[in-house]
Amino acid sequence: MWLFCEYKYALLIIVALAFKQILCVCEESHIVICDDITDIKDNETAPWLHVQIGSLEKRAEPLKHVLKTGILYTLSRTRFLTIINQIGLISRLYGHRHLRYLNLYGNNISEISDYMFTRIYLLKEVYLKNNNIQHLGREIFQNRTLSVVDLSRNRIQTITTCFYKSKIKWLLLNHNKINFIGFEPFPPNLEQLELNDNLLESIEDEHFRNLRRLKELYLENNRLTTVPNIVDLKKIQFLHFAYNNIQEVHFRFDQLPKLEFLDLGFNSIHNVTTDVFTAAKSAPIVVLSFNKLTNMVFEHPEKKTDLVLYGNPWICDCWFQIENITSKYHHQQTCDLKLFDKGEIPLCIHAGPCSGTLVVSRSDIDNYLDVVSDCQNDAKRCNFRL
Ligand SMILES: *[C@@H]1O[C@H](CO)[C@@H](O)[C@H](O)[C@H]1NC(C)=O
Ligand SMILES: *[C@@H]1O[C@H](CO)[C@@H](O)[C@H](O)[C@H]1NC(C)=O
Ligand SMILES: *[C@@H]1O[C@H](CO)[C@@H](O)[C@H](O)[C@H]1NC(C)=O
Ligand SMILES: *[C@@H]1O[C@H](CO)[C@@H](O)[C@H](O)[C@H]1NC(C)=O
Ligand SMILES: CC(=O)N[C@H]1CO[C@H](CO)[C@@H](O)[C@@H]1O
Repeated sequence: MWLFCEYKYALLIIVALAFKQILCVCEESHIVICDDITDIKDNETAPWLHVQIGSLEKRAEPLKHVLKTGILYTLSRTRFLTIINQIGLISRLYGHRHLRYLNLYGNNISEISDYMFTRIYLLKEVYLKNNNIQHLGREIFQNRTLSVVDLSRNRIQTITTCFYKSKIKWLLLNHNKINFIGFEPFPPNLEQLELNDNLLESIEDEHFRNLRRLKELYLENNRLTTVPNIVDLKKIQFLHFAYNNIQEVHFRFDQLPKLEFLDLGFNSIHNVTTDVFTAAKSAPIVVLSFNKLTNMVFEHPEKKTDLVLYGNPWICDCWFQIENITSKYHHQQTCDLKLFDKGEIPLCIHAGPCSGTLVVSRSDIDNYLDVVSDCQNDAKRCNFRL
């Protein structure tokens, strides 16, 4: 075992001398690093506030240590505990009075049992990213203080009762295999919910109904075919639905009074009326890039919208009409205009006049999208991902 005290705030200490706060600053700034979880044995560890066990470089062989209450008792005053590449199992954890931050990144935990973290009373943040978790027990985070939980990059398939009675504000579930969500499974205090890179095909009305404080929702790269009914998310500001298989947009986003940003890029939307995006007061930025739009309906062109339209197989004649409207009523993002101006990208498909029922052949659209997809790197220069 080796350990050291890292004086990050050496300068601060000198400054703080004048104010007689030297001890406090020093304690807050040291970190103890141990090679292996078996190094944590005796009670000399009491003053350790910030402890890291293991590292990304070296994995315990086998990866089977158990995180037990005994270890937490030994680290009785620790507030920040990080354990990497060490444990395969967590046994029931009881009564730690100081721990606020627990990071178990990159271990081999496969199960979190019922009420697992409910007795670590002051716990604020739990990171379980990059484990092997398949099973989440009931009410595992039940506690009034916990606010951040990261369960990304595991093997979770269903979300039902695991978050009941928790008050989590920021929940990350990216890169799992989630394909089923139960009835109101997420805590009502949530402000940010991340479900990118999962296998969700649909979101029913009751799934998100209680999330009245949610400000940001990530559902990128799932298998959604429609925009879910999210009318209850009255505080929502940022919606991320890119990289799904959404074909039509019927949900009225103008029901969401705080919406600032809506990303529907990289879907299969082929027809949309801008009326669903217009809001009475401010206009959200709506990204519709890289869909299959050939035309777009402005039923009320005078109502505000702020659109990103680049990368769609517009029919040329329709596009000229759209351009007329977007420039007259300032509907288009300035960044989007720059992309259209580049000149290297096929702007539209020649398919006769824009009237009546428009038929562009599938192969023309696919062809267009092939050419345009090579330009995707350019699109990143205008970074709309907030
Ligand atoms: C633990 O602390 C107690 C008193 O606080 C002391 O008597 C005992 O020797 C310590 N044990 C070890 C292994 O350091
Ligand atoms: C992780 O645990 C699984 C069983 O849950 C086991 O099959 C696998 O070998 C373990 N991985 C490592 C690197 O120890
Ligand atoms: C597009 O949608 C509008 C209304 O949303 C509808 O009137 C129109 O017929 C649709 N066009 C096509 C080509 O599906
Ligand atoms: C665009 O608007 C101009 C005048 O504002 C008009 O002359 C022109 O015909 C319009 N083009 C299309 C395609 O509607
Ligand atoms: C189930 C459980 O143990 N919940 C605990 C959460 O934390 C509070 C203190 O903040 C405890 O009183 C609860 O018992």
